[in-house]
Amino acid sequence: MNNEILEVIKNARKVAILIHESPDGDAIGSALGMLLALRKLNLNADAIVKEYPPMFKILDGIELFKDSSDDNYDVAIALDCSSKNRIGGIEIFDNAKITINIDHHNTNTSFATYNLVERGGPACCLTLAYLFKSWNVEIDKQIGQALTTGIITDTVGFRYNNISQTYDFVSEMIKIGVDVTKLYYKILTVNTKAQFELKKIAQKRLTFYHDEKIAFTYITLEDDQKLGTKTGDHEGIIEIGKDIEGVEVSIFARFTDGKYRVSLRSNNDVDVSEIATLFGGGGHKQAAGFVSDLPLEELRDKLILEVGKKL
Ligand SMILES: [Mn+2]
Repeated sequence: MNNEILEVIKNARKVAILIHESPDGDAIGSALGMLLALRKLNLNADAIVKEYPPMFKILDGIELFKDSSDDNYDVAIALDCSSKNRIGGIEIFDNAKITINIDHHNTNTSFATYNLVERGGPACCLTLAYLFKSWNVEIDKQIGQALTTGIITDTVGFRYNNISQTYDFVSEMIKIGVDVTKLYYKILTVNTKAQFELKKIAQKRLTFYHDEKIAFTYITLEDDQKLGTKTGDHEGIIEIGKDIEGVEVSIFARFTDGKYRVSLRSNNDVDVSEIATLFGGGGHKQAAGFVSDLPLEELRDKLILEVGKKL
C-alpha cells in the first residue's frame, strides 16, 4: 500500500492535501508534514486549509498552506478524516481522479481509491512518520516539528493511547532538535483569555449523572459571541469533566453552525466511538464526537441514557 500510494503521487500532475474541518493539531501537523515531504520529493502539491487556530502559526512552513484554490488536482489526499463528509474542501476531493485516505480513526469508512488506515493508532502524524520512512523521505527538523505536534495534541500530551512507538519517534525528534517542551507549552498548555473564560463557564455548568460517572457540560452561542471565541478556544473543556475522580465518561456540547457539536471522552472501558456512531458520528474508543440537530435538553437526556447503558 505504501509504495502504491507513492507511485500514484509521483505520477500526479498536482496533488491536493486536505484535512477535516475545525482542524486540530493532528490534522494540521499531518497536512504540513505531508506537504513538506512531497516538496522533498520535488512533487507539485498544495495543502488547502481554510482556517486553523492561530497558535499553530509557530510551525515552520505553515505559511505554505493555501486557504482556497481554483487549481485542478488529479490526486487528492485526505488526512485524519474518519469519513468523507468530514473533509474540508470536499469539492476538490470529489473532482480528483484518484483519492487517498490516510487516517487512524477506528471508525474510518475507507472512502478513497487507496486507504491507509491504522485503526486505533495514536495519531495520523505517527502513521505518516512510518509512511515517510518507508518512502525513504528523511524526517528533518521541520517535518519532525509538524508530526510531533499531531502526536502531542491527539494524545493530549501523552495521556491517551500510549504506545512505545510514540515515545521512540518523539525521542528521535528530540535528537534532531525538535523543541518538544516549547511545542507542548505553545500548543497544548497555554490558554487564550477566551479559552480560560470558557473553561470557567463550563466548569460552573458541569453536572454529574449516574453516580457521578458521567460529567456533562456545554457552551452556548451567546457565550462564544460574548467572549469573541476563536477556533481552538474550546480545547481542554472536555478534560475538565474527564479529569474528575470517578468520572467514566465526559461529555461536552457546544452550539456552532446551527447545530450542537458534541465531544465524548472515556477514562476506562466505555467505548465512546460506539455512542458517537449511534448519533451519526465516530472517533476512537476513548475520544469521539458527532453533531446533532436536537435541542440541548433532549440531546443531553438521550446521551445520558445511551452512556448509562454502557456503564
Ligand atoms: Mn487524529
